Amino acid sequence: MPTLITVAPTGAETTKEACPTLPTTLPELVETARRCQDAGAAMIHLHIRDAEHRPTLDVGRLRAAVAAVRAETDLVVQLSTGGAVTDPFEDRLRVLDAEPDSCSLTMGTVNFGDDVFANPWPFVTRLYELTQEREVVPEFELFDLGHVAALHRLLDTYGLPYGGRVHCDLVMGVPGGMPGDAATLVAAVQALPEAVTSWSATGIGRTTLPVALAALSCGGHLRVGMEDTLNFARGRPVRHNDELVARAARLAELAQRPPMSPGEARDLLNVKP
Ligand code: KMH
Ligand code: ZN
Repeated sequence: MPTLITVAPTGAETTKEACPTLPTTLPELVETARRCQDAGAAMIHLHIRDAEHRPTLDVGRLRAAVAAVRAETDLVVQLSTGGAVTDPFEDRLRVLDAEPDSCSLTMGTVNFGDDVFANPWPFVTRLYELTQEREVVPEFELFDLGHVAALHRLLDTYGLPYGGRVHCDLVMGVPGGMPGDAATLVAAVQALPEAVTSWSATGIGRTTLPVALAALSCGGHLRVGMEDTLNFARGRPVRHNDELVARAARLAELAQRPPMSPGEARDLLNVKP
């Protein structure tokens, strides 16, 4: 099985001031998308920024970002519905108006450093119904084992996603969520619903490499990017997202599970043609 590499280049937490190499403008995002595709990525998980580099869920800007990435690459375009911890639920639901191929869908509330990333059950179910109505493939974000239990409940109650595939991403190493280590990854994978057809894992900060290596050996896919880690190694900042993608691609090659193409990713996730 080839490896789906997703790049999450920006996130909502790091400021441009703190990290000038973070892609925040549309030209920077498109350049990043192109280089990351060349390095082995097949999907992009997008957060966007406003003219002052602040996180925004403005639908016009989201639409423009989706169109620009589609015009310049073949990447599967996934928009974040998580946004920033301060974003209202209504704005997060409106992300689907930008008509992405895929969207993130976090399966429960989690402490997020000093903040709370709120995902109450009525919001989760409303967003899920909206993905089904709008024919957008969700990626279920699992920050904790309780989120795996919530995924069982969601699929049992509301049925399969649009496209019939169930893809999730284990987000590990967030202060407040599950730790980023091999034992926890195995426990989470063993607890996944049978309906899950593919899963990836991402390790935040210094858990990036242990989580990627564990995921590859357990048959999982990879998500990497500056949303999740700003250091390539101790004391060595990431210069460009494509370095993280290229390293993930090398690991995947070593595991004899080379990176899949965007076309193969479309087939895997069964996104809308
Ligand atoms: N920025 C975090 C609060 C997602 O993209 O769906 C949420 C997040 C998850 O990044
Ligand atoms: Zn995100």
